[in-house]
Amino acid sequence: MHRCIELALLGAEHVAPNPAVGAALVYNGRIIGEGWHHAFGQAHAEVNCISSVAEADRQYIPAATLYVSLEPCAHFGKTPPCSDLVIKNGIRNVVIGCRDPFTEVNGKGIEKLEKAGITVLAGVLEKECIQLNKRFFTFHTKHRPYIILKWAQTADGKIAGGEDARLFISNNYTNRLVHQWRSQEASILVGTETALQDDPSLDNRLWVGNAPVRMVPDLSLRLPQNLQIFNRQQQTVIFNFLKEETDGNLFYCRLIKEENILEQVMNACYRLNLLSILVEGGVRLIQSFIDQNLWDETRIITNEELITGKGLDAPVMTGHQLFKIEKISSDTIRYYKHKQINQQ
Ligand code: AOF
Ligand code: ZN
Repeated sequence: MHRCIELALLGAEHVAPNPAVGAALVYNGRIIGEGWHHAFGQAHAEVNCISSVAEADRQYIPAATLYVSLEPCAHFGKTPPCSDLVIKNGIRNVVIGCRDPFTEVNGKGIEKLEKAGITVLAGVLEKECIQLNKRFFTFHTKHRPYIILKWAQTADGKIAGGEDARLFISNNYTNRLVHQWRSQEASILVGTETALQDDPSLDNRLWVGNAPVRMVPDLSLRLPQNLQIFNRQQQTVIFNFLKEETDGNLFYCRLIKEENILEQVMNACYRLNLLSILVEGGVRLIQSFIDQNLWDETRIITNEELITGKGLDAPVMTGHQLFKIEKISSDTIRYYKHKQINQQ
């Protein structure tokens, strides 16, 4: 199963909104086949695993044990059901990392295998297999994206200088890392004030890979069109009260009421099939996510060498648990997960 996770990771950057999945076929203590889900819309891990078996080893497939990090699917999606493929190949033993929470599957794959007389052992390295697809699991079990809060602060805990002026806190290496983070998430959100004052482009020009969908609440549509977020270089969603309209890759998403804005934004992300969201500021927006207990991970970049003495205070966190620290020259990056949310 550890090997399956390694294999799954090879596809991780290309499969969203699908999960990353790895599979291995083991006969007599020897791996005779390996495969993973390479890219969205393409063959699933099990298909690639079985077709990787060498001609001379194909005779051993029925007697081999199939290891797969996620329950084999039971539905016709872009590809036919993997559980049927397993059955067709006469495999008698299947070891599964975790169940697939997607409603079309959710236990039905296991059921199909068992009905065909296959011995199924599920839940091997379950936590690790769920963690591997934390965005996919959060999306399908909570019907909202996986939420990552991110900000940079000075050594004395300020995120902006004196008169709220934009302050460049993190160093060039960390900035590049942040662009990698952006390429890993489906969407990126900033508040109206941040879009106006900082005029960020919210792209990943310092890193390869997919650009996130940019999202900005601009409730009464007062943001000027000359801002970077309107440059049409990336898909962009503007949450507002006035109109629902698509204009090229710019989508105006109408919210229905003034209460529970974040909840409405999360529901919209669910409808738009956005599995994750990186919230990059400002303080007020991030603080409202914290206050509503609506987050999964927080990444705080602290420039240990920069002290301003005055300015805007960083958000105040609650319910957090440190799980990783990284040091990049002047910057320390602390990664937190939400204590209660990640306990289940
Ligand atoms: C598997 N093995 O490697 C993956 C699975 O549209 P499709 O056909 O690609 O189906 C997507 C769904 O299939 C996805 O939501 C998830 O439930 C499952 N992914 N299943 O048996 C795999 N990637
Ligand atoms: Zn499948």
